[in-house]
Amino acid sequence: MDRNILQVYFIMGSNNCDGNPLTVLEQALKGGVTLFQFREKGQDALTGTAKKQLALHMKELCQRYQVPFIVNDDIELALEIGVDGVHVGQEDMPIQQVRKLVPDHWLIGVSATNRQEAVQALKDGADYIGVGPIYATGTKADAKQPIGVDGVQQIRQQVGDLPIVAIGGIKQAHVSALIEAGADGVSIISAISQASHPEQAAKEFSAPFL
Ligand code: TZP
Ligand code: MG
Repeated sequence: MDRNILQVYFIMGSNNCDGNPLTVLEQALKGGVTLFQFREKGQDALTGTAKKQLALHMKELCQRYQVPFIVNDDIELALEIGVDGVHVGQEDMPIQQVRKLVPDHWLIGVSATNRQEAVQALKDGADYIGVGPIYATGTKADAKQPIGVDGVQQIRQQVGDLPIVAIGGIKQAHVSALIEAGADGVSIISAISQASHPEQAAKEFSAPFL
């Protein structure tokens, strides 16, 4: 894969913002996010047809801005609507099983919270790993203990050149240190989705990569 698409990896579901999620997503796309993940889970998350409709609208928006569209966890939905990839956590469908179900060209991302999970994801053929949480986060209720910038550096040493994106509590000011520690990019939910100006927030995340 082109590791540059991980640089500013925006993740969002309808419950991560106050206003219209499509408006927030479009602003983020205008601000230059490089990859988007539809993650519709947690309290008040949409299900069924409403979830599918939102996913379809978000996919259309991403296509308009030529940004790849990834679905979190819901392989069935991903196959139904056709996407660019899927992201699975440690408690979701194992990657070998996902690989059998989805088209060859789809990206498969896996979450890793420690070195062991990262090395396993590498062996299992993940295209990239999402590593974290780096810092404390209020966005994911069951998030593990933060691993910090050092955690990224340690995982980088174990996985060769496997693309890594850092996640969890990341603000604009953290980006340079995370790149220096070996991350290819940063995954962000609230620092963009809850920003008063998501477009500006996304631009600020892009700046260190320009
Ligand atoms: N996985 C680990 S931390 C996290 C996920 C999905 C939440 C990241 O959200 P935020 O708001 O950027 O801390
Ligand atoms: Mg999951």
